[in-house]
This record gives sequence, C-alpha cells and structure tokens, in this order.
Amino acid sequence: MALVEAVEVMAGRFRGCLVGGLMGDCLGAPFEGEPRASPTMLNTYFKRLNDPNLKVPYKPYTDDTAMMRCVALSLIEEKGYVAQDMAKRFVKEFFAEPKRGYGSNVVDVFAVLRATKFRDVYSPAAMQFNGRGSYGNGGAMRVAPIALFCHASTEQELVDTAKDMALLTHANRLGYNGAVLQCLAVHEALHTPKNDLNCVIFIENLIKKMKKVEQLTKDDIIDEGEEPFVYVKKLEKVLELLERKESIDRDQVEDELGVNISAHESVPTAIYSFVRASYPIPNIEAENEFQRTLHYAISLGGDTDTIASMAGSIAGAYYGMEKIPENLQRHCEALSEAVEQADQLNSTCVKDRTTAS
Ligand code: F2R
Ligand code: MG
Ligand code: MG
Repeated sequence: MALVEAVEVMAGRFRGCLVGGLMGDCLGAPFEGEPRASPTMLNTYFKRLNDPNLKVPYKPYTDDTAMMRCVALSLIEEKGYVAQDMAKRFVKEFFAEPKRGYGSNVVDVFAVLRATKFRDVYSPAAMQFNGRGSYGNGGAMRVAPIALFCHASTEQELVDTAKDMALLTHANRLGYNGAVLQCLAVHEALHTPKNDLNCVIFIENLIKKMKKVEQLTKDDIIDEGEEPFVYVKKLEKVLELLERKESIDRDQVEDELGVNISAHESVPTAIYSFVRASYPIPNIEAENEFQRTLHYAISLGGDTDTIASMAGSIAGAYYGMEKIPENLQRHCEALSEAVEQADQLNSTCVKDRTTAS
C-alpha cells in the first residue's frame, strides 16, 4: 500500500475507534441495567435511528466517554502520559458534570484526590475496598486513546501506560489488567489488515500477550485463592464459544463471560462481541458489521453502555470511520469532538514518527 494511502487508512481507524467508543456508550446507555432487550426490539431501535428523516434530541454520553475524553485530551496536550494531569482532568470533569452515571465507588477517589491536592495520585485508588482496589471496568472503558497514542510503541510501553492510567482509579489486578486487555484488543484491531480478520488468530494473539501480562502481575495477590490467569481463561472461553458449531444463546454468553460492571465480566465480552459480529448473527438484521457489533453487544444486556463502547472502539479501530453509518453517528452527543481528538492524536503520532526518522 502506498504511504499516503496507509496514512489515510490509519486516520480513518483512529476516528473509527473514538467515534465507535462514543456510539457504543450513547446508543447502549438507555439499556444499561435494564431487562435484556431482544434482538428484534433492537432491530426496530436501529432501523428507527437509521432513518435519515428522524429528528430527535441526541443521545447523551455517560461516564465512559466523559473519562475517555479526559484521557485523549491529556495525552494530546501533554504529548504523553502524565499521571497528575490525567488525574486532575478526571476530577475536574467529574465535579463539573457529576450526573453522567459514574460508578458508585470511583467518586470517592475523585473526592480524596481533590481533598489531598493530588499529592500522591495513586494512593486514593489503592485505598479503595479496604486496600483491595476496585475491579470495576472504569479503567478499561476509557483506555482506547492510549492504544491510539501508543500505536507505534513497543508492546511493553503500551501495557505499562494502560496499567498506570488505570491505577489512578482501579488498583485491583482485575481492574487494571482489564484495561490492559482492552488496550491490547484495540491495538490488535488497529494493526489487523482490513478484510483480513481471522477471529481465532485475533483471540490467540491476545491470549499470548495476556499470558505475559498476568504472569508478571501474578504476585499482586488481592484475595486469597484468587487465581492469577483470569483473563487468559476468559479468552480461552471466547475461543470455545467461537468454535462451538451450534448457535450460542445470550444466557450462555452471560454465564460464561459475564455482562456486568466488573472488568473481568465485561472486557472479554466486548472482545467476543467484536469477533462474533464480524459474520452474521441469527435474528440481527444489520448487514453493516460495525452496527452489528453494537447491536449484539447491547443485546447481551447488563452493562450495555460500557460493553458496547468497548466493543465499538475495537470495531471502529478495525473497520474505520468509513464503515460507521452516518445516520447513527448523528444521534450521539459530542461527535465532532471525538473526531477532532482522533485527528489530534493521529497528528501527534505522525509528528512523532517524522521527528524520529
Ligand atoms: N455506574 C454505572 N451504572 C449504574 C448507574 C447508571 C444509571 N443509568 C445512572 O445514570 O445513574 N455505570 C458506570 O460504572 C461502570 C464503571 O464503574 P467504575 O468506574 O469501575 O466504578 P467503581 O465504583 O470503581 O466500580 C464499580 C462497582 O464495582 C464493584 N466493585 C469494584 N471493585 C470491587 C471490589 N474490590 N469489591 C467489591 N465490589 C467491587 C462495586 O459495586 C463498585 O461500585 C460502568 O458501567 C459505567 O458505565
Ligand atoms: Mg456509563
Ligand atoms: Mg456502564
């Protein structure tokens, strides 16, 4: 592929990733914690939203996007990960708009960070849950901009940056390793050639990487008896689900992968949604694979905004902006800011590449 074309493709993938995350959040939020919506009901939901004549107020984003925007802006303005700056942005954002549906414990971290004037930005999170730290999916739901910023970095730099960023609020191994896995998944999608997705290889690559990550963190013991390779095991279950010939119903996905607010019960589910939706799913009408990803993720129920947002970031990084239906985009709050941040992250990386060569 010619260089100019490759640069354009990557720009579309950066946009796709941030816009995909935003759309999963905005379109999935009305179903978060509600009884599971059927695929047929969601066919009607997406059909209505795709109607070019539909005029309704935009769907607001929630904490997932509020925090992802902070991550993106901090990386752009600081030209790298700066813990204090990122922590300050999270806190400023939360106190400016606290009603975006934040997790019930993470708000305590923000309050302590503010009260202690950001003296030690990692310590309030480390004190959560009697020193066990949070395993909520809040670190994972906002990590995508790190995969973009570090798209040409080493795997170790990517892993370390995702982990450090998550540690600002999520000190439990399951919480920060969930962020690392989501970051690796976006990164893998970004680097998978278009039309060349092999679902099994995609998951096997993540298993290889997570084996190293979980091996290195296996001594960060949190609870006695907690086994150290939780994510590797979940990804192996994803492989099993993909390989089973009979159609998998949503109860099985919920039982085997989970659909709740914990990182280990939602990040593997988002990854599964992306790979599973790359080919047709019974009762889901969407022919567009990106839309099918969001539809499927939402149809699993539970933490729908977050699972759809994480799946949307991965799908957007793979399919690119040009595959995302415009009629759906326009229903999401702050769409143009997501595009702008993706372009800024991309140009920061392009500048870095130029300076380095
Ligand atoms: N908070 C929600 N949804 C509920 C309210 C939404 C409603 N529609 C509204 O608008 O009000 N969603 C958001 O929260 C999730 C991300 O949460 P995060 O940032 O991880 O928060 P937190 O507080 O750290 O953890 C969440 C809960 O997980 C449980 N938990 C975590 N660690 C634990 C531990 N070590 N021991 C026991 N429990 C632990 C707790 O229940 C935490 O409150 C996303 O879904 C986002 O959309
Ligand atoms: Mg949310
Ligand atoms: Mg959620």
